[in-house]
Amino acid sequence: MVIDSRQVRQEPGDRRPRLRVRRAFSLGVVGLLTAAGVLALSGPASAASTLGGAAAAKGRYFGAAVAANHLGEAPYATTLDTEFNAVTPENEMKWDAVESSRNSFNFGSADQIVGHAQGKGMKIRGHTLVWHSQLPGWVGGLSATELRSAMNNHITKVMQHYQGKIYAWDVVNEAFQDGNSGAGRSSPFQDKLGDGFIEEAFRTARAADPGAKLCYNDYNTDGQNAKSNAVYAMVKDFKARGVPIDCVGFQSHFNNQSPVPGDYQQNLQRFADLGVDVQITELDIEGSGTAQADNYRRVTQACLAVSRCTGITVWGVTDKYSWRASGTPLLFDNNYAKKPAYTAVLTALGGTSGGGGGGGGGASCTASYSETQRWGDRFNGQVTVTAGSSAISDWTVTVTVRSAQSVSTTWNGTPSWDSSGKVMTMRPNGNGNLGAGAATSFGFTVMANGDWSAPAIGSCTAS
Ligand code: G2I
Repeated sequence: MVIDSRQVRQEPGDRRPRLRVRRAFSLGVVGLLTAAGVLALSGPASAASTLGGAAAAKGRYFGAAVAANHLGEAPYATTLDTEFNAVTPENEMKWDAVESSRNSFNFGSADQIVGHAQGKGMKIRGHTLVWHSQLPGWVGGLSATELRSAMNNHITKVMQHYQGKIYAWDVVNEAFQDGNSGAGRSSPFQDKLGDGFIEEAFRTARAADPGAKLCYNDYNTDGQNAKSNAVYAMVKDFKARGVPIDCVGFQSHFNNQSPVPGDYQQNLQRFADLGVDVQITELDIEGSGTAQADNYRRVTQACLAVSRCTGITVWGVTDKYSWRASGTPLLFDNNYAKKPAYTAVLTALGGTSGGGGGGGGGASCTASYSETQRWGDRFNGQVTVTAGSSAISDWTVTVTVRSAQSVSTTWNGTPSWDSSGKVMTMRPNGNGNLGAGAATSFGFTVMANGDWSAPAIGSCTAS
């Protein structure tokens, strides 16, 4: 549902706000609210009965890794569509899947997942662009110069294919060694291009799709240790030097040998304090019953306690298709029945199972803002509207720009304006149907006229 700004522009005759500078009006409170640049405002609270709905009510997503070849299995698709509001293709976007021979791209299976997710208003995490594994043999055979060009071409072509559709990309995956070295893991990229390949990959990624969040993703970085310290130092350095990075993914594959670390929440927080979002990207916890449920609860609570933890993805829908099925590490069993871990997560998210079918929750939605692109004189804003615990059929969000600013263009919504020309009320294009926890986005260009403040996003109302 996210439409590229270049595709849908208003006609020149459309109503546009005037450039007149008006007396500032009641921007104080809303201005403060937008100081952080991103905000989520909730409509009426109601207990959600699905993972995605409950997470949405907390301003977050709850996703699952998905395999294209299971989408035809009815209970798989139904469980995914009912419970989750984000997806990560489990293997379909990896290098060997999309570019098995040089500069010849095949997006068939990945497109299938993206199409499914878009049809349901789900967020999509792109996984992954540069990784030592699932890498076709030809990549390892290239000279340094050729490898650099092939890496940048891969990032650019894949990201441009999905431009405007991906919430966050795992740009570089698992680039650090386990253990105490803090060094880069051996790979064609590391061995031929040196540490700088990570920076180059992120810079190329930003240019390819400026609207996508760019993440570094890894495992065994879930608590503070030598490996997570090395990632931390890299992120700190990137932020200091202006290398584009927006988020860090913590895979969070846990079992008895690799339990949820005692300092899990603190570790998420220290990364968030560097000025990046954090996401739990591949969560699974081997075990069963209460012990497994307790661990899932802890992880969920940790994310909720860190304001920049924007969402949780479990690494599969059902134990049946888990990459480590024998460890039964997921929330739904082989028969798609909800496990105690499911209830623990839902409850930790503030949701309730049972009783909630039709009557309980009223229509509600949240709106969150992010700046997606900036030029010398203007910037693009995007507002994501997420339905609460019930499906909604209509929504409204107000966007208030500063007195010096004006909105020159909008897309993917139907705007109307107050007399000041500074308050835009956005409604859906066509019908406003969104399933529980599902999301859509609209966008607009703001002429800054010297004021680069984020607009104030009013509360989302739904019916
Ligand atoms: O290993 C767990 C995850 C660790 N972090 C990165 C993730 O991308 C990774 O996912 C797993 C997938 O869940 C597996 O499904 O990555 C594995 C490969 O490293 C995936 O396994 C592969 C098998 O090794 C292949 O034999 C198989 O053809 O899945 C392929 C597709 O089913």
